[in-house]
Amino acid sequence: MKIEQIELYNLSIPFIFPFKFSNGELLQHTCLIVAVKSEGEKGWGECPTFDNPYYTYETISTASHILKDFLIPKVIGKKINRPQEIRDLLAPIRGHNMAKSALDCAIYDLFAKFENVSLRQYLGGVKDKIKVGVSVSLEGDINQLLDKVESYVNEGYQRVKLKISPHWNLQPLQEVRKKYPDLLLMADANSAFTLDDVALFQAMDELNLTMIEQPLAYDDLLGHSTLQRQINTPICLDESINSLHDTKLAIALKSAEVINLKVSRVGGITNAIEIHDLCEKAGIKLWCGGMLESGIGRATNLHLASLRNFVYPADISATNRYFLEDITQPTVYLNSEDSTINVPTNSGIGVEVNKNLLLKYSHYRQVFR
Ligand code: OSB
Ligand code: MG
Repeated sequence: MKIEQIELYNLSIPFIFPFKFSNGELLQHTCLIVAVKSEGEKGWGECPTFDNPYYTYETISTASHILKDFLIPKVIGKKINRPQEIRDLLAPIRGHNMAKSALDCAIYDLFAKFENVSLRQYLGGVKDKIKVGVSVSLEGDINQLLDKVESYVNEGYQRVKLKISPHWNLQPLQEVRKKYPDLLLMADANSAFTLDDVALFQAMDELNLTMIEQPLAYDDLLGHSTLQRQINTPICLDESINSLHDTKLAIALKSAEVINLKVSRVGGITNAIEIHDLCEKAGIKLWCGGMLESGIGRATNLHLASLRNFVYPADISATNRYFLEDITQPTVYLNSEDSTINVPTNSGIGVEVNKNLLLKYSHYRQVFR
């Protein structure tokens, strides 16, 4: 197929409530959306980065620049036979995984559409619904937190992840655990702690947490290895895993027992599958992370999460947990009886992009031919 045209959109969609984590506060979902056109079909991909470089070094501005000036020119007009070729075409550009991922995911969507199968079928995913949980942002107040967790549990979410920070850590976890002795409960520090905090993580060993996500600095695989040897709760890496190479290092160093795999963070589906397969061989369990994506990125995540070695509940929640209105249809619902979300069954990512809503939330659109 030939990559005939690429559309690039810059969006922000308001969140229902502010999402606070140790890297800052988000009031709206900012992202870039890419649409790749070939033979009358369109494939969609999302770059879910933020306005600031606090979670990853990429921002909306850097990702727009890299897409416009380097990535899109590398692929526009090119003929490709397999979606894996995109990763190789983009390889001369170092880093910028989130920008690359948008193009890569759009190409995979297109190939699945050409074969008239869902992306899950195209990738060989084995699940038709995905166990999911909710990621609860930092709260100022324990009662507010307990009310929030109660509303999610009442909606049917069976796994809860609490964001933690140097100002909000052991006590909130203890209170939620006291109220819900059997809930799948975990913590995500977004790199906010150091090895001086070992005692705090040892105290968390009492709380039967499923895992602790990214307690230490984003680039500190050695520190995570040191910490894992001193605590029983499995460590999960998020920010530290940006490539197959990082994954090999984490395995060799025993820095984690679990990895939160985000397709955007590792630069697309080809890389995500390589990491998935390596982790399966090495006995590292995965789950699918989220970046509060729009319906486009969330649909991609649902298909990816259907692969065999995604074993813990995903950070994918229903549309109404994020937005009043999303840019795709149908709306994503939670199956409240088993805390799952169905993987779309239509071809490709299996959701329709509502053109009016896409334009309503776009500040900017550019077409490349
Ligand atoms: O650390 O997993 C994270 C959201 C934005 C940036 C980083 C993270 C998160 C989440 C939310 O935890 C997951 C979601 O519901 O999409
Ligand atoms: Mg995380």
